[in-house]
Amino acid sequence: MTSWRKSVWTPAGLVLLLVGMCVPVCVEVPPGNQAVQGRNMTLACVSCMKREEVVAITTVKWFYQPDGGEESLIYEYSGGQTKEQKGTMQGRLLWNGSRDLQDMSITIVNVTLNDSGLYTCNVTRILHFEAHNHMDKKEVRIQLKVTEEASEDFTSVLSEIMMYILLAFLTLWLLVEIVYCYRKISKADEVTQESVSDYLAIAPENKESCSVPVEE
Ligand SMILES: *[C@@H]1O[C@H](CO)[C@@H](O)[C@H](O)[C@H]1NC(C)=O
Ligand SMILES: *[C@@H]1O[C@H](CO)[C@@H](O)[C@H](O)[C@H]1NC(C)=O
Ligand SMILES: *[C@@H]1O[C@H](CO)[C@@H](O)[C@H](O)[C@H]1NC(C)=O
Ligand SMILES: *[C@@H]1O[C@H](CO)[C@@H](O)[C@H](O)[C@H]1NC(C)=O
Ligand SMILES: CC(=O)N[C@H]1CO[C@H](CO)[C@@H](O)[C@@H]1O
Repeated sequence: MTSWRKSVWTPAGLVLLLVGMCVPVCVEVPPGNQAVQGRNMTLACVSCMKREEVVAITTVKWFYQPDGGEESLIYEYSGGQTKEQKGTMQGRLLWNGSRDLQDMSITIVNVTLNDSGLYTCNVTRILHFEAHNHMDKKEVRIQLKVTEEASEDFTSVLSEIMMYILLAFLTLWLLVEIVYCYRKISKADEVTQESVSDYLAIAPENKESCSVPVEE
């Protein structure tokens, strides 16, 4: 019972945690890796800066490797300039990063089935401290899967979450009901015992008068 209840409560706790994460701070969430053909897909690449007061120079390189193909540079951000590279992606990539360069995402416009593959976001950050420079590197890999239609994945995940929430509530309700019933039963037991002892406490002559009159 306890282990079963634990397995029900853990996803519920996870949901609460996810809801709690919806605060406007820099959070390095795992990027989405499912795209639908004909839509726009944002490839998320977030690298939170630890010290905002430090001057930083950020260089971002996005690479793309088609399934079974060669890796190539598709997009670059350096020195405040964005540079789209030649290739199949040309004209379909938009910078979707933030001004403070904690978010260095790009968006693929009008995704095609051919856009599946491995995307790599390579961030190099040089932090200027008073006495020295510090180089910070980060790599985010996204194995993108493009589908023809919006998959059921999101809704199924959502319904799974709803199921867990429902289960949690049902468990709670069941517990409340059990406690309530238990109390009611024990109270009823008390009442029965009381009436039994009341009955026994009645004097013998009264008891006789209660009995079915004997026919003469
Ligand atoms: C994709 O982005 C382009 C450029 O911002 C925009 O014109 C287009 O409407 C977007 N398409 C969808 C499906 O959101
Ligand atoms: C998206 O791409 C398809 C095929 O490449 C093309 O037929 C369609 O016109 C494009 N849509 C937009 C909004 O660019
Ligand atoms: C996808 O790639 C195949 C083979 O490389 C090509 O024949 C086809 O036209 C491409 N489709 C799109 C929508 O770019
Ligand atoms: C990204 O940078 C790291 C460290 O500099 C390097 O090892 C890696 O090969 C780079 N990735 C790509 C795809 O170039
Ligand atoms: C700067 C920029 O283009 N931001 C956009 C990034 O993409 C989201 C949606 O994925 C838009 O809401 C932002 O405006």
